[in-house]
Amino acid sequence: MPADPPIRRIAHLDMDAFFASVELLRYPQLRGLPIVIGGGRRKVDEIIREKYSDRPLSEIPVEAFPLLKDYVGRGVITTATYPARQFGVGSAMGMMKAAKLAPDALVLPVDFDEVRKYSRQFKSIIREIAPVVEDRGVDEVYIDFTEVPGGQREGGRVLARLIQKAIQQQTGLTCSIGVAPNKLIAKMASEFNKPNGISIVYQDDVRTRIWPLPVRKINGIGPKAEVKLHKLHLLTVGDIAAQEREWLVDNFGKSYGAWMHDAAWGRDDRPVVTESEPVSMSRETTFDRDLHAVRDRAELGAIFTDLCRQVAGDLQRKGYVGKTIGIKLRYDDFRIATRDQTIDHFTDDPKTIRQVAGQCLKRVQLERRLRLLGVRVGKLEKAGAAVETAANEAPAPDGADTAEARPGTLDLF
Ligand code: TTP
Ligand code: MG
Ligand code: MG
Repeated sequence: MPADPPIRRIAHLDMDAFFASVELLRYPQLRGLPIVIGGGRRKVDEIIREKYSDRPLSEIPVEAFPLLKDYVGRGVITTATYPARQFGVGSAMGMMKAAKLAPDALVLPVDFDEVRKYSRQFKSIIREIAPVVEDRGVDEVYIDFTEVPGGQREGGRVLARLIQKAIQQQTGLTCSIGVAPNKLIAKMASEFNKPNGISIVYQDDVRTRIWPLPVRKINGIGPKAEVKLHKLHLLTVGDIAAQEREWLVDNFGKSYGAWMHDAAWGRDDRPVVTESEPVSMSRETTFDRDLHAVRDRAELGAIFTDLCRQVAGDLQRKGYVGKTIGIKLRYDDFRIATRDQTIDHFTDDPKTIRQVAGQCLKRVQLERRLRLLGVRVGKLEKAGAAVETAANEAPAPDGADTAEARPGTLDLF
């Protein structure tokens, strides 16, 4: 008798209060306090750091950090720590409104470099344990547990615990994991025991654990669909499940109506899709001491050439060519500048990359000392498949500052 095929077990993992938790690694003295992340600029952070430059970041007194009530400016909150959420503040809320709810919460700006670093790190820790991982943005992934050793034990709890522990030990960050028969349910389940929780849902639990949830909890039912569902007096997932499929199709259209019916019954057979094609490849380095473009010209030049060689090597090894070449600098005051230029052909040649990157370097200010230098090649194609499309493709505007574009992540990335 052949053994039964393993039951499908799909996990959704989402980091807890991600941007805020990343800041807490740097400022552990703020643990347990209400903190909101927002305000965009790093100014606040820089002022504090300058004032207390005589000591490690972890010894800056709590009193030195700015309070939400003293915050001037508009802007919205990106995220809040769990203690701050008790006051009712959270993502996307205006800073002013939040200041009324939690005046004594601390405000810290986002450090995107740091966030990206930890994002890469937690994902690579997961991939070492369970290889089938789908990137769903800066702080979340789907993982196929089905064939992974331990992935079936206790419905996936054993493997989930292992992953949670590995991430915590290697980064100091916590996450929450939901394991279920499919992505749709796993995504909902990962929220059940936040923060630092694990939640196991089986197909038979849909009735008890999914049906009572408000319709918006289904990933794919947005604000517009919610309004329409409410008008039809459907408030919970169970309310949708109780409708005839045809009725949903009549009201929401053939494909959306049918999808909604399946979703409400917890049916979803989308696969976990591993790595999409890379959009860019880059190398960067932070110097041992800050360097000046003129006074340290030789040293800087050598590092620059080396970075170009490394990126070219990465491209060649992985079989990609690209046509947008860019640089990134970080000045000694932590400001960042990026420039890029799109050329008329695809390349993986270190000399070409060096030459174009050199042109980009001419377009930035070089009076201040530099902390970091990076080189990046974007608009990638597989080396064999890069057909010349220059003629019918509008080039990127010269001098345009670029943000890294990665599909499936927040706009900020
Ligand atoms: P989320 O995973 O939605 O939130 P979170 O990780 O902060 O908190 P939770 O424990 O509930 O998962 O988003 C991940 C990060 O993305 C978040 O830390 C900040 C950023 N983000 C924004 O920049 N804008 C937003 O509107 C949201 C929702 C998140
Ligand atoms: Mg999160
Ligand atoms: Mg998330």
